[in-house]
Amino acid sequence: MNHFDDAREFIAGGVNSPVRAFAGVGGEPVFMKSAKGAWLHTEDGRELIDYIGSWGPMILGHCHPAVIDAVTTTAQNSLSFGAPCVLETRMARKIHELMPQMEKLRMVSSGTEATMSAIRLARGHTGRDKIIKFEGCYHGHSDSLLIKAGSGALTLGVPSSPGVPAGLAEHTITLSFNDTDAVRSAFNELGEQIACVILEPIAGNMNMVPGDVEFLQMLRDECTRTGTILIFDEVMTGFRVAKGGAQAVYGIAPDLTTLGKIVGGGMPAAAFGGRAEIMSSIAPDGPVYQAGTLSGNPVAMAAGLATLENIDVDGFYEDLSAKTRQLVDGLKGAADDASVPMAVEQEGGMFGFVFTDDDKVRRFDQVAGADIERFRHFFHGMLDAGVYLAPSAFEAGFVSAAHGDAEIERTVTAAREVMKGL
Ligand code: HOZ
Repeated sequence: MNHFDDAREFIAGGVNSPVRAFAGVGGEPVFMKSAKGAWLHTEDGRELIDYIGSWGPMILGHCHPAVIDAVTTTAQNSLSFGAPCVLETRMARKIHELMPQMEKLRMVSSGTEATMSAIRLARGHTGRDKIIKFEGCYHGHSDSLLIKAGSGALTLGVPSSPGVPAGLAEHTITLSFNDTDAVRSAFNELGEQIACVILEPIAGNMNMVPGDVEFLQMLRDECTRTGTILIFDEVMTGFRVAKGGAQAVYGIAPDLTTLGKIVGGGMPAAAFGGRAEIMSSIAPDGPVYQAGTLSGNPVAMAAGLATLENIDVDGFYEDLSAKTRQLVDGLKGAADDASVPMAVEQEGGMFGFVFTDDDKVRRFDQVAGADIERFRHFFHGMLDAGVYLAPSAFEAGFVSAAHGDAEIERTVTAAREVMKGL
């Protein structure tokens, strides 16, 4: 049986999220059956070392006993109340503890919902319409944000999607990532018409591209000067690059933060929050409407809380960072020995690699101009060798606490062989 043909009969494109279709690398997607620790088990009987981790959430590895226990215990009580439960408060308190800037927050069900709601809140709170985002940053697929976006949109070559009304798109100003001059000009021209600036402080949807600290500090200063709300989209980097997210790495506090992925521990949960004064504009305290039937779902809260409790232990991020560094150094060494030009990045448990002559990648055009064909060959070579990387040159990679020396050494050995043929 061909699972992809079967899926395409009833599912649009055969997948429920475009990048999974392998359009960025060619060939057919692999169908997963189960997963444990750092390993995926496929429907066709293969075992693969997983460097996607469900696109970030599985920081403890798949089926971590504490998470499975929390989910199964909670599910015995209820799958959903649609009414408040104390797990939601415990979750909010834990997030605040790990990210003190999130004085108040709201739980939602996906990263898209979190960023969409944060944008509405910023507009409603400031009474301004315009927003600034950056080329190659991806903030989910709501209308205002699907303009020159990254991730699957970039993979498929449709970074600005049809279906976004021009009247709405004209309020979204898209600038080059890490381009301080472009931001200064936009603020000089539009100043107090700008409701918010949203960005991934470490972009993870155009491969991995860290923001320069000077760039982020300039955004902070300009936003403070003009009363603009600074939103850090930490759906990917939250609890991934450090316990306190990218805002802790840089020591720069945004006004609002969006979270997803790890905060749900593999279940659909996300959050947005920040300064209490801004959050007081959300209904029922204030006039900006936002709601959700499954928001704060108890099973999702249980999975997320168990995950956050297990990352909040001494040495967790030191270990995660060291093993991710080991992987990245191994990949870079393999590329160097094969004379394949490649730039690498790593922060905490997140990594990226780009086939480029540039030593460092800091701008979207460097990723867009990289050797995508070489990435495709590398991806398939690694897959054949039992290593599952993101099927797109525009995505980042993730290491979990369950990855050990054995997995990393096996990955680097595979990379050495594959690089020889690139
Ligand atoms: N946009 C997600 C990664 N940046 C991919 C989501 C998915 O395919 O699950």
